[in-house]
Amino acid sequence: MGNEIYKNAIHCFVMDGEPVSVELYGCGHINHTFLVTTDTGRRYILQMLNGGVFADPDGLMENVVAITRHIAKKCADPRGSLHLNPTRDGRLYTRGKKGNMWRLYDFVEGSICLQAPETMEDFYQSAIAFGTFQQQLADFPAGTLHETIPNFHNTPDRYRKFRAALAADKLGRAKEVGPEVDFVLAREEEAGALQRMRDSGQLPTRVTHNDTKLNNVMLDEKTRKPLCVIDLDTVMPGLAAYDFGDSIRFGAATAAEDEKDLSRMEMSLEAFETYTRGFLEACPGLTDLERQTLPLGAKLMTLECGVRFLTDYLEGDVYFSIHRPEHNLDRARTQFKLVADMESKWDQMAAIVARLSADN
Ligand code: ADP
Ligand code: GN1
Ligand code: MG
Repeated sequence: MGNEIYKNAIHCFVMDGEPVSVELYGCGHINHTFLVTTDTGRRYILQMLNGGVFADPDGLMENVVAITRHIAKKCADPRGSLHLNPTRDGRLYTRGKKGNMWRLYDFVEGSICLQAPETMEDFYQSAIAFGTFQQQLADFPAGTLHETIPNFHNTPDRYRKFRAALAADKLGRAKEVGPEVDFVLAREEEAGALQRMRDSGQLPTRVTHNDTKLNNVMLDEKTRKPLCVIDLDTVMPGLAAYDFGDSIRFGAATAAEDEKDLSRMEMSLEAFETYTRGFLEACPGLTDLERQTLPLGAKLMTLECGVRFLTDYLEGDVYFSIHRPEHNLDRARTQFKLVADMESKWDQMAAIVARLSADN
């Protein structure tokens, strides 16, 4: 991608000063993110939304505006909620020549964004951040939200897409991934467990973030306490177990999501316990069944993510950004290793949740 693609977009926005530098920024897999600095020293985050992923940018931006306003009312610190800057003609985003959608956020100053927790306390604080986020949205009218990616955490639907990609085998890659395919298919029945409980109404639908990676939360650089939750494109009705589970998948892993040496990849029980403690403290209103499903959330979000990476590998890497040829396959493998490790630690995970639930 040429780094010049932002050139037309950037002049559409009202900014404090003139831009003096624009750099590609962050480690997200979906959007193109740029850090913009102006001659007054102000910093902004300019983002090109991935049009292949988000089919309804108007609906998505309506969600973002409503959510950020709702949260801003509950925060004393103005950095507690993302702030969008309008275009010169008063719109929330602009459409580039190629149809791409661009938006401009204030840069959250005085913050840090981690790719892995540096201490257990960091991870605990991220649990407080995501738990508080869910709590702040408990009185948000969920029915007004647009479903920005239909069936996002519908794991059986992810399996259907995986099976279709496997059958099509567009690039002839299926022959390389036999063990991974077997791993996925052996868990198909269990993979639908959360969706079945959601469909039957046993679990309450809440407003959830749905992409609770550690690098979607900003901590205060001095206090290392939560400042704000970012990447709001997938905020939709969902289950508490999705948000809990996706955080464990990413932040309780002992290696990076794309680690090639699988022997380094495990789920840390210490990190699992730390996150559980923070999440239960920040979300005191979870039902007993919601609490009991937290380990399942961790396992199924990890399995689902692995299925998504493997599907994308089979389809020719059309969804997630990749930086090397087998990137998606490496990512899928780490997720399956994590799932296997969770299976070996299942009783301990359940015991931790039960013990901490009794304390809360
Ligand atoms: P993606 O959907 O591609 O993950 P994100 O919105 O998460 O996009 O942005 C990618 C990265 O850019 C984040 O992980 C974070 O490091 C940084 N970032 C995004 N928004 C802001 C912001 N408002 N202030 C500071 N950093 C930000
Ligand atoms: C994507 O956008 P980002 O990088 O925060 C993806 C998540 C995956 C994650 C895997 C909209 O998150 O669902 O869990 O990659 N986001 C979308 O790292 O698909
Ligand atoms: Mg992100």
